[in-house]
Amino acid sequence: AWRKFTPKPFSTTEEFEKETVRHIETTLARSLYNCDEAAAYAGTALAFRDRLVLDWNKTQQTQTFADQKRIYYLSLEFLMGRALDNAMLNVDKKDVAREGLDDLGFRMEDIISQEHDAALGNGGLGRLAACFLDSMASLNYPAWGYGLRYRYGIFKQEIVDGYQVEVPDYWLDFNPWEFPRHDITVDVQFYGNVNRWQDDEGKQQSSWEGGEIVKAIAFDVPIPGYKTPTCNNLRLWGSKAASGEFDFQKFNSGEYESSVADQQRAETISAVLYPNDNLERGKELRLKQQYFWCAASLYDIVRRFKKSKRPWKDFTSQVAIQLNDTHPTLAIPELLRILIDIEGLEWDEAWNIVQKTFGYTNHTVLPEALEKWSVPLMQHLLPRHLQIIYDINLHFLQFVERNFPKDREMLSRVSIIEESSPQMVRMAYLALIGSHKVNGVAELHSDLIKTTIFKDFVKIYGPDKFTNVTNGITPRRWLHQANPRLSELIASKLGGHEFLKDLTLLHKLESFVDEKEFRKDFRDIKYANKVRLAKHIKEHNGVTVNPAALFDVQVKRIHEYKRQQLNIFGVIHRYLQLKSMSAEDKKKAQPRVSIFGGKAAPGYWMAKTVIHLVNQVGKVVNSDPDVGDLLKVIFLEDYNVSKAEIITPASDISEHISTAGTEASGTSNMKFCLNGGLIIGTCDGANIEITREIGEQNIFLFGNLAEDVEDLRHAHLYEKYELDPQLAKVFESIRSGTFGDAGQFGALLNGIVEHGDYYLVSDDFASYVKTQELIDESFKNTEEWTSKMILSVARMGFFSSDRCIDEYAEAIWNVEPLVPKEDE
Ligand code: 26V
Repeated sequence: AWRKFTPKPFSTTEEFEKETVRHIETTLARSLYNCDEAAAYAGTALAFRDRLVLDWNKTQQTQTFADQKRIYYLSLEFLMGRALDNAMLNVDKKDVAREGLDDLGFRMEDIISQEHDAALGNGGLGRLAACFLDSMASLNYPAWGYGLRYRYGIFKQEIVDGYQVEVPDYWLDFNPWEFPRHDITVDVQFYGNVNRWQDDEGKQQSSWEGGEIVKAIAFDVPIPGYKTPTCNNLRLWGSKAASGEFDFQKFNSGEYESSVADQQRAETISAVLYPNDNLERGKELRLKQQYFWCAASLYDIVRRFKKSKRPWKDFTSQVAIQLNDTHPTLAIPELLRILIDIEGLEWDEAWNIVQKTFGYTNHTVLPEALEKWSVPLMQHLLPRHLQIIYDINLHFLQFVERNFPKDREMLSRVSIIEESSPQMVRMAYLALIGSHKVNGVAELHSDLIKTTIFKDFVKIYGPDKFTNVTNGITPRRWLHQANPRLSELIASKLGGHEFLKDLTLLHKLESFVDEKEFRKDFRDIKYANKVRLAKHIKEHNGVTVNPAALFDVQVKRIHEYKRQQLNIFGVIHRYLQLKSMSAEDKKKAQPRVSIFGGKAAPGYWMAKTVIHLVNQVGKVVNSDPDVGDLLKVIFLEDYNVSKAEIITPASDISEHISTAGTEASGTSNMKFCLNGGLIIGTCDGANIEITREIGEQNIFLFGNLAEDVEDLRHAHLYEKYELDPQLAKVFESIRSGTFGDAGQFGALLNGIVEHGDYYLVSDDFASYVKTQELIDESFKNTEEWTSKMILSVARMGFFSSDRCIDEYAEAIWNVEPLVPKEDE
C-alpha cells in the first residue's frame, strides 16, 4: 500500500525546474524573488539528492537481503571534492539541469562552483579513497566507506607576501549531501582499567571498565555509481559528549560550565583533520581519533552481522575490511576484544577470523611517516588493547622462534614492540600480522616494501602474503567531468561513452592518430583548456600568461622528497640563461609558464621555504622586461580537488620528479596523461608502469635509479662531494639576493651543499635540465607532440580505478558485484 506514495524521480527539464523551485520555496523557505546563485545551487543539489536517495535506499535494501559479502573501506581521509557535478553526470541528467537552470536565469558553471569542496584529506591517499568509492559503486560492489566527519577539512591556503598562511576550512554550513542519523550511535570508551578473573570453568576473562565515554553519531553520504542504480554509503562519525546521569548531575549541581567543557572536549575528537602527510607526530588526540573511528565502525559492522543471526564462523564470508594505511590498525585489537571479551570466543578462533577479515594497504616507505605509538600513552588511553597487542606479539614471536630458532636477532627486529625508551608500538607490523594480505600501490613500491621495511616478514610468511595493486583514478571525474570536450571527442570516435565504464577501450583511439581533423580537434581542446586556466591565473594572480606557451605544471603537496626545489632551481637556471641570451637566440626560445601549486604542512618549515622561493622567483621573473613572455612563474593558491579539475586538462607537461624510490605511486601522473598532458618524471612509483603502457618515446624520464640512491647518499656523506656546476650558478644567484633576502633560503641551499643532499637534487640536476631542453624542442614540433598526446591517452586504459578495484575484489576481498533490484 505504501508503494503508491513513493516519489518518482524527475526526468524532463520541466520536472527538474519544478523540483528545484519547490526546494527553494519550501525546503529552504526562500522566495524566488531573491533567489541568488547560492539558493539555486541549494535547490539543484536537493533535487538531485532526492534522486540519489531513492537509489540509495533500494541499494541498501538489496544488499541487506542478499546477505553476501560486503567491503568495508576504512580510511581516515576521503578527499571527495564537489558532489553536484558528479551526481548530475552519474544519473545522466546534466543536460536536463543545464537547460532548466538556463530557464531560471543561471549558468551551470556558476551554480556548480557555489559548492564547497569536501576536503577531508591531505593528498593522494585521501583522493585514492574517493576514487575507490566511485569505482566500487560504478562496478556495483556492495561496499561501505567508514571515516571521520571532521568539522574542519584540510586548511585553506592563502599566500600573503609570498608566504603560506593557513585559514580554517569550516565547510559544514550547508551540506545537503550528508544525512545525520541521530538514532545510529555508538558509545566509545577511553582510559579506565582492566579487570581479570577466572570464570566458573577456570577460564581467564578480561573486561575493560571505567574511564570516559564519548558518543559517535553516524552521518551518511550517498555514493552514486556511474549510470547504474547502485548507490553505496559513506558513513562518517561525528563525536558528541555522552549525555547521561553524570552530566545531568553536574548540570543540576550548578557545574554548568564544566558540563559544557566536557561537551566541547568530546567534540574536539572529530573537530579537525591532521594536516601532515608523511609525518608522524604521536599526538594523543590523533590516537583518540583513530580509536574512536575504529571502535564505532567495528561496532557498526558487527551489529549488522549479528542481525543476520549467523554463527561467528560465517563472519569472514560476510565481511572484508580494508585498512587504508596503518591509521585504522586499532581495528585489529578492537575486533579481537569484541570477539574474546564480549562474545566469548577462544583466542585461536578469534584470531583466525581477524586475519581472514583484514587486508592492509601500505602507502609509503618513508621512515618518518611510519606510525608508532608510545606504550605508556596506549596503556593510559587503551589499556585493554595494549594487553591484546602484547598477546598478539607473544603468539607471533613464539611462531617466529619455532621457525627460525637460530636467528635470535630476528625476534627483536620483527617484534611489534620496539625496545626504545619509551617503548613503541609499531603499527605497520601490527597491521601486517593481523591481515591476510598486504599490498603496495605500484610495482616498484610493492617490490621495495618486500626488500626494505617488511623484509623479515617475507621470510616469515612467504612471498604470497604480499601483493601489488597499482593505483588508479576514476575516469568519470578525471576525464568526463574535468574535460567534457575531450570526453565528447573520444566518444565521437569510439561511438559512445562506453570507455568511461571500460577504460581499456581507449586503445581504439590509436587508429585515428593520423587523422588530420581529429588531431586538430584534440589540439584545439588542449588549447581551450589552457585558455581557461590562463583566465583563472589572470583573475587570481593578476599575471597575464600566453596560452600558446608551454604550460609546465607541478601540483601536489609540498615535500622535500617530491622535489619542488629541483623544479624551481631549474626555473632559475632557465631565467639566468634567458638573461644572458642574444636577441637572436631569444627568438628561437620556447616560451614557458611554470605553474606550481600545493600545501605545506603548517609545521614543515623547509616546505614553506620552497613556497616562498617560488613566489619570490615569480615576482622577479614576471616583471622582468628582458624575459617577457618567454618565462612566467605562477604559484596557484589553495590547490584542491576542484582546482585540480581546472588545472589537470590544461597542462602540456607535468612534473613527477621525486627522488627514485620515495613516491609510492603518485596518481596525478595518471590524471595528466589521461588528459593529453605529457610527463617529465623519474623512474619512480607508477611512472614506471605508465612508461611501460604508453611507450618510452611518449614520456620524458631522467635521473638516478632507485637502486643507486643508497650508494649516492652514502658517498655524499663519506666521500668528496661536488655540487653540479649549473646548480652552483643557480645558488650563487640566490645567495647574491636576486630573489630577495638570501638569508631566508640559507637552510634550503645548505641542506644540499653541506648536509649530504639527502634527496639527490644535485645528482639529478644536469639530467633534469637536459630533459627540459629536450621537451622544449619536442614541443616546437607540433605534429610530433600531437602524436605523443594522442597515443598517451589511448594507452592509459590500465590506470582506471575500476581495474584496481576488480583486482582488490579478486585477490584480496573475494567479493562479487550485486546489482540492486528494480521495482517490478
Ligand atoms: C601519514 C600520516 C602520518 C601521521 C600524520 C598524518 C598522516 C596522514 C597521511 C599519511 C599518509 C602518508 C602516505 C601517503 O599519503 N602516501 C601516498 O599515497 C598515495 C596513494 O597510494 C600515493 O599515490 C603516493 O605516492 C603516496 O605518497
